Amino acid sequence: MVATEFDNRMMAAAIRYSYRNLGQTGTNPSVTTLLVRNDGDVPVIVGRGITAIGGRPHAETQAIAEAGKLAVGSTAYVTLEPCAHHGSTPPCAEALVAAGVTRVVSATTDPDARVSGRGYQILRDAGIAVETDLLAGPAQYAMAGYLMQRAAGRPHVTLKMALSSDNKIGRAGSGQVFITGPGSSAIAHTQRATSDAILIGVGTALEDNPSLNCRLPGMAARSPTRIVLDSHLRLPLDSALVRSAHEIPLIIATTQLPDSDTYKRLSLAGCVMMACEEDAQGIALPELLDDLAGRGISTVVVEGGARTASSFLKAGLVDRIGLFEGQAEIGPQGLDAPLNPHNMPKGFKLMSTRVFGDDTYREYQRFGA
Ligand code: AOF
Ligand code: ZN
Repeated sequence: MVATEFDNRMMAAAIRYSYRNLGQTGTNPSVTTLLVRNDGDVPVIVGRGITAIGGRPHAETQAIAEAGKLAVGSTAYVTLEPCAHHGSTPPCAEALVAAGVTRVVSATTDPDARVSGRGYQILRDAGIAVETDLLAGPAQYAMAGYLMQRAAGRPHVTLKMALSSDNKIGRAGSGQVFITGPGSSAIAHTQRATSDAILIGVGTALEDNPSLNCRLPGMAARSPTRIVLDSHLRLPLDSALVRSAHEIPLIIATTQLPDSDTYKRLSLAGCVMMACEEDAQGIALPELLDDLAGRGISTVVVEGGARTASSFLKAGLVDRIGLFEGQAEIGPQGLDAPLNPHNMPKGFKLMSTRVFGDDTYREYQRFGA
């Protein structure tokens, strides 16, 4: 049996549900399992599971536990191939077999070398019908961090930028300039809530004194790790970032040695000090991303400023670009944006355009190497 329109709807729901724990599952992807069975002619979701915060238990075992005996004869919709390995938990593929699931519909294959096709094989060997690659694109979009970490050993990087109608990103010496409205801000905070980390250069920290937390109502706990590129340790102890370092992790990426007073003071204030290599641009970004991957960070949103954005672009380390464009005009004294919709770096393709109030949001993805 091939995938049906109903399968599509269930998988789309499963992918949407997986966003709930995105950014909360460490190096594990946030995966959904929905178990659906017919009650007479009516399909009913009898079990739902999503990879738990911290990464375990996996989605499948939670959905099976919720369904109990109703799992027998059900179809499992999984956003990732069920695992085949004995890791921290037994293989989910075997759990689906034992639960009596008769059909599995999956969105994307798990690139983990311990799984990669073996999960499907366990299911097929047990006589379960398996459909693969349903809505693979949206599922891969949602777990881009996990997939990048598996493919390249580094976090997935999104560059986020807000442009005025005259393609400026702010005004030097004026602190934060509000370019976009509340709708865009809610979307930007949702991006923060679903990312592992948010990164800025120290210039932006000095200029704007941002907190970089998630300010959506009731979602403060979803604030991502904050990272500041600060070669010379210029970030003040009384900045909003350092003052909140005990509550929300703050990593300071620096080329300074640990014996300086500033280094010690920042460390005592709760900052996680990260020793970085230096290259011609400043902090060596490929090595920095390697180290961040080693700390379990698989998605990073770069929020500015122009210099930091340009160095990530120059290093070929931007995978996705999110451009908010507001109606406000900043004028000729404004700081030029390093890119705009008419002048995008090579290799980026426009994937979606959305409108939030007076603002337009465009998202681009990088193709090729
Ligand atoms: C699933 N369902 O919900 C998730 C899976 O360290 P472990 O044992 O938790 O294994 C981590 C791997 O499990 C991870 O690399 C990926 O292959 C898979 N994630 N698999 O069946 C889930 N999150
Ligand atoms: Zn599993």
